[in-house]
Amino acid sequence: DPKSMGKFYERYHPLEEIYFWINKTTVDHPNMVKVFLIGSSVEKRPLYVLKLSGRASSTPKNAIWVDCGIHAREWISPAFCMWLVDHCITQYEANRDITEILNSMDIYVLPMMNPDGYEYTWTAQRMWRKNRAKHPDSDCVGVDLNRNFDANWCTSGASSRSCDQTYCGQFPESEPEAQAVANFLRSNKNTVKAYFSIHSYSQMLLFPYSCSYEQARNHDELNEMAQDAAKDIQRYYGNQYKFGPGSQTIYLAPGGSDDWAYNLGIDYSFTFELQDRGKYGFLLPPSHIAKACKEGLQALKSISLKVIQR
Ligand code: ING
Ligand code: ZN
Repeated sequence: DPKSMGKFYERYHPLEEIYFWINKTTVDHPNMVKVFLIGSSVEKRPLYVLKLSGRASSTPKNAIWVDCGIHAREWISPAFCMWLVDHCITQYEANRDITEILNSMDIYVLPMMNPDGYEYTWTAQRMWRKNRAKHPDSDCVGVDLNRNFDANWCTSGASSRSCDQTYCGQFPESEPEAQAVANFLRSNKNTVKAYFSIHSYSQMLLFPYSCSYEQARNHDELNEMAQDAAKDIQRYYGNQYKFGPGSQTIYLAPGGSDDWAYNLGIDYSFTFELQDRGKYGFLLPPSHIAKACKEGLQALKSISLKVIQR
């Protein structure tokens, strides 16, 4: 009913409801939303990308990529992608920022990159992080999808042991979830101008590099974008977000998707760590979803509006 639907985006949803929502959103908004199947998970669940577009244009548009749910226990992340899609649909031609963004760029949204892990957090183990890949030589399960990309793969900051939380996998893109994202971005690298990967928690706006202490070629530009976005969050919502290169701001972490996308040539590549700073951690209560999503949305808009101007 409409009353409970009103709070739909302020609740966490089991996987089946998210798949249902992807379908319903696509069917209900055929003029703004298209759906693409980009691959499937280890357990053969589909990986869907929603393409959001403003008014039709003949020329191929540039685009922004946003992925959510790479880590299973970070429930605020898929909630953010759903919030973002709803915001685009309901606020296009009403909100100035989103109208401007969608008039010059399409937005690709992967709401659930790790469906097997997410399902597992609902049914078996709430704090699961990795995917659900089985390993022939071990009883341990799962690869860390954010260590499985080809960016200084499996060097210091990742683990080659399959039982560890940051297990990098057998080789770069060994996991179908990582490979699906990498293939999509390779195929669309001439139009995708900005990459965003949504995680939690710790309230940070990170950019390359996480896989080394090397400085990004446009470090100053990325730093300024992240700083301005953090200032906007502070101004509107009062919350502090740290910003900087991943390796210096959080920890050395090779094999991450944002570094890989950056090395592919996507010059504006970010990882957001949404709320909170540790009080609830991954168990962020539903009552905090709205504010966490608004903060992430503010940062995404702030950065995207600058990317459009380049
Ligand atoms: N943090 C990220 C992680 O995968 C990160 C940090 C960002 C790593 C960018 C690599 C690249 O560890 C969380 N919370 O998952
Ligand atoms: Zn994460």
